[in-house]
Amino acid sequence: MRLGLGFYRQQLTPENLRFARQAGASSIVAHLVDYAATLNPAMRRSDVGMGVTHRGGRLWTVDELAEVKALAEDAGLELAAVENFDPAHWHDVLLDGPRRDDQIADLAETIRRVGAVGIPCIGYCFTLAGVSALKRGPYARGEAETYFFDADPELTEQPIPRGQVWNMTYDLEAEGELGEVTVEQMWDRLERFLADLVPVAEEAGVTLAAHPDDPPVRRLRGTGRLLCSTDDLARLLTTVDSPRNALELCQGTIAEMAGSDPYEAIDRFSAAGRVAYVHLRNVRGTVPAYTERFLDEGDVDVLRSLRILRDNGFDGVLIPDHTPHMSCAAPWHAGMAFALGYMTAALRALG
Ligand SMILES: [Mn+2]
Repeated sequence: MRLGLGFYRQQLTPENLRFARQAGASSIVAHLVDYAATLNPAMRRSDVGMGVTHRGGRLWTVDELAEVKALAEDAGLELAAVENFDPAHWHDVLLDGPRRDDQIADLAETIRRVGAVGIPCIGYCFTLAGVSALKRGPYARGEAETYFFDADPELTEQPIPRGQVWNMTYDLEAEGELGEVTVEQMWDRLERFLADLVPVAEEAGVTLAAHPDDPPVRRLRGTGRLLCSTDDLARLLTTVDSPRNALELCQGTIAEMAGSDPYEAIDRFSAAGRVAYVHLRNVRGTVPAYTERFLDEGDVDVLRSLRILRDNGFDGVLIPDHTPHMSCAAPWHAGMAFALGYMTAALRALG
């Protein structure tokens, strides 16, 4: 098993990559979606979600992908995966909109380019509401700022504006609301997505890695959610039975699922060889109320889950997921350094 660190696009700087090496990582996962970096503060609006994407009509180029890979390699790091398709590139795949077939062709081209550059994996979340309805407060150890979920109807019932998927805006001009989308409609869309793209991924040598819905609630902001239980994850894997159809196994999200057994889930999916890479995070509680915690203070015994991965021969990358911020001049970096230090020691302890 190898340690990695996930970076948002605006964090991909030589200094941050050196930080990753210093903290014990040998790999990185790069988000190529701009998120809040693209959001002009002067026009910050509550209804744009995490940010605005301006990548409509411009796929990631081979040069751009190669540049990110070279940046990582110059710092002595492997680029293990890119995470998340840009909402501008696949909104109508998620919405079953008029440009669905064109955007499937664009995703196929993106997968081929990622493969051509030698990046082995793309992580994605097949969701309309994305990560939303979370709140932030001082609820991890020592009053560390962290995300929590309490199923507040003001957030969970907030309609999704048109022009937005995955909690990001791709069309600022769109008016009105998305309305209701059922779980069955979403499964149909996901099944067609996998049927169309897993063969492309196989040919390109790229693994498609699905992240569970976070928070794992069946309906959020009027839209059905697919991957809210370990059975849902198993269903995704059997939909197209290929090693290129795999999981971005988020231990945190699995622990948030009511009634889930995270150890059984990690065992089942890693024994089947269907874990592309792992998001390591701890939580206390499950839906409808949980808080994200430091790796050593949540409900999951992280050493036990790592032992299961090791015993099943998992040799992929582990990255810390989001982590509580620590009180200092660099709250994100300190949280990540703590997580990577903990993971380094845990892997050493496993022997
Ligand atoms: Mn995650």
